Amino acid sequence: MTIPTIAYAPDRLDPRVMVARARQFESAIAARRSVREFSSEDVPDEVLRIAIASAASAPSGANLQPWTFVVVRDRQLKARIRTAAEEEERINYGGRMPQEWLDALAPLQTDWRKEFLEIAPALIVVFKQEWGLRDGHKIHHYYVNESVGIACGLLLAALQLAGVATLTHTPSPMGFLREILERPENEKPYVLIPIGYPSATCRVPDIRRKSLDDVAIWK
Ligand code: IYR
Repeated sequence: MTIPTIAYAPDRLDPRVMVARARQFESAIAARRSVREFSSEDVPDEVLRIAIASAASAPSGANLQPWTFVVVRDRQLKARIRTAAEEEERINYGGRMPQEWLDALAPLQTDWRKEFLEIAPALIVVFKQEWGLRDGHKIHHYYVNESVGIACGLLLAALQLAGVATLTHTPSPMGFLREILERPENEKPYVLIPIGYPSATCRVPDIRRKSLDDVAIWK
């Protein structure tokens, strides 16, 4: 079965407009910082819905869209997620992470405490679907990590452009999220993204990005 094709001819932009738009996006996205000190102030559901729609427009292997986004606002669920994440992170910081990893994190002053999981007004838990179901049969999913990673990038960008702060949090292992959120066995937690606004006293490490010349090679 082939899919019918449709014409695709997006507007061509004037090169100056291209540069202006590219620059506008770059300055908005480069201003994003990972936030660990959130205000409990609510974020409109509509913003989250639209940002998730952006994420779900990502390209994916064979267009199988192997992702599920779970928005958690319920206080009790957030509390359970915090407790479970802190249990794992206490072990991680207590020696499950090798010393080299702990040394790499030390300048960023992260630790096992994850109160932001309760304070942030919402968490978006992104699940990757390792396989799918079609007509009751298991189907293979392709490039799942790549597809879900791209979707998450779009999600972070969409939220940033909408003025919403995020953190990419990966308590490890995070199988507890599948249990707490009652997701089916083909879904595996990919990343946990607290959503909100920085608290009034929020501070972030004064880090620098690599220069363009350090990351891009032109041939
Ligand atoms: N998952 C832990 C540890 C951690 C790991 C990396 I790599 C970071 O960039 C930051 C933290 C935590 O969230 O604290």
